[in-house]
Amino acid sequence: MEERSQLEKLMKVSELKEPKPTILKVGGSVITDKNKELDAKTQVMNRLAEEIQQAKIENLVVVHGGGGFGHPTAQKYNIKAGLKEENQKVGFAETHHIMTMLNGLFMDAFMWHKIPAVSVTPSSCIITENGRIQYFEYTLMKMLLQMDFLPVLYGDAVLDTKLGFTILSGDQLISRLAVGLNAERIIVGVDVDGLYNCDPKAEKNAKLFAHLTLEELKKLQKKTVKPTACDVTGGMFGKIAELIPAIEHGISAKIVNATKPNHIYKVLKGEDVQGTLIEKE
Ligand code: IP8
Repeated sequence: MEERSQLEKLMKVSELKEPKPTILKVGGSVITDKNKELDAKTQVMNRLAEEIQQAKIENLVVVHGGGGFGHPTAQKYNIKAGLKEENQKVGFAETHHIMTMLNGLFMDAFMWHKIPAVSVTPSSCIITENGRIQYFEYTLMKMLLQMDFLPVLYGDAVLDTKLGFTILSGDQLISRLAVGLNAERIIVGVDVDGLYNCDPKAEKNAKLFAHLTLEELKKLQKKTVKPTACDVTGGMFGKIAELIPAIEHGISAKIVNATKPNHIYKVLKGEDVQGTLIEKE
């Protein structure tokens, strides 16, 4: 703690400038085909980079998920459960490497659009304890934001003080970042129109929630089914659970369909767009 404040003083970054940051998560199902391995949707990445560039939002942090890149490898080597056998180490390295590949493709799109995006590798600045973030060095993030860079992070394979290693979801990351950076809002871009009362891909009459309070979200969490597709961090169920600490902190979260053109642009600009807004009250 003492060390951190000294570092922040040294870097003169203890206070973030206004406006407060926006944390944007782009789901792995948006930028990859989740049912195939290593199938990146580079056109979607380009469109999203364009929407982000057009929106010209100050103080933005982007986090992306693993989709058909991180999840199949993490599952193959059972990385989330931690280190049990030596041969998993190569699986840990592979999962992390595959995520850097996916991140590199998304970074390409940002570079094409002349966005000063800088990749921040979670496994190099975060350590978890039993899967929960225990150590997170924010100084670098704050400094990047103060210098008008766009930090880009992702779900990653990380070291864990109890498990040896594990998988850190982008959803835990956004919630923790939002609280740690005192964010204004969280935006979660997924491949459906928001949160439904049941699975919209399986049920034709699924009802979309336009607004949810924290209490309603907690009730819904009990009813939300765990995912069947390859998702080691729990899909929509995991997302809801992870958002709760940030919402409790008074940070709003809007879940929108990022596969639909202009939805991310509009939500970044504060324009009305279909989705689910979750607020403390
Ligand atoms: O897709 C998980 O991130 P998520 C990343 O946000 C890995 O849950 C490495 C599977």
